[in-house]
Amino acid sequence: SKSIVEANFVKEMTELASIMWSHGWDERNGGNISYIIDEDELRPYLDPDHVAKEIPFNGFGEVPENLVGKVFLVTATGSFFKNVEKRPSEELGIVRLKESGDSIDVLWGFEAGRGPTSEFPTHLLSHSVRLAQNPNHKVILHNHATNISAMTFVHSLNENELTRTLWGIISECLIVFPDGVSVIPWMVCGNRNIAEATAEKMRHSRIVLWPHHGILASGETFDDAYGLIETVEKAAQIYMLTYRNVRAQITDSQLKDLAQAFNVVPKEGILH
Ligand code: 2HA
Ligand code: ZN
Repeated sequence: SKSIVEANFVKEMTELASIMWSHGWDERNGGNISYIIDEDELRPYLDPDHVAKEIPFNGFGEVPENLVGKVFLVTATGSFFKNVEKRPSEELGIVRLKESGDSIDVLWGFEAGRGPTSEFPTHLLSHSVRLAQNPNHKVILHNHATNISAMTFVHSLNENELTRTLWGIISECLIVFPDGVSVIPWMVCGNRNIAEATAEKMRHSRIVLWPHHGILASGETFDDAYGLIETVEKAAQIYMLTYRNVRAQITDSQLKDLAQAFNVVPKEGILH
């Protein structure tokens, strides 16, 4: 079989970690990525039934039913994104979920002995929600994008107001995320409460903002999830450059024209 580091999904995750680090969005061990691997995608590289090791896992007890048996590529806990490209087999791992969230089967990677990211249980609840809505869903991505995080200190945290501001900055925003940006309150990260609050938001939007921390996005591909964050972050950067003396924004009626031209349905309750 071919080397797993040659697999597209490994190459793409590795490249994405480097790109996000180079943007300054993943300082130290900030950020995490997980990807659902189809068995057909995996088989040319690995025997999906060969378990390299079983490790303890704090998966909040039971694993969501639609994820049992699923295989994931996921960044390691404590992984510095600047290092993923240098040592993918330490900073990444491939795991298969069992019914119980107490242990997890490692099929490849995690060679330094670390398991999946501390946010993996949070990723899993969001994967479960997105997958139930879209069988092609595959990626959850979290990072500490700078300007959208900055914006949470100077802008209202009302998600409709925040979405409206972003839509009003770049024409692409409404087209790329007509479902808007959801916002949860500030919460302690890495536990079940934030996981459930995030997943609940993922029912209605593919982007969830964690105020004073970072952002999560979901997608069918790495580019899809990354593109959401990149677009939000660009608009947030323009916001941070201009909000002290802003004199213009895209109007409600212009946004309605845009939605019609690009055949997207804006989230309810934002445009009047
Ligand atoms: O993985 O970003 O939210 C480190 C983090 C926790
Ligand atoms: Zn984080």
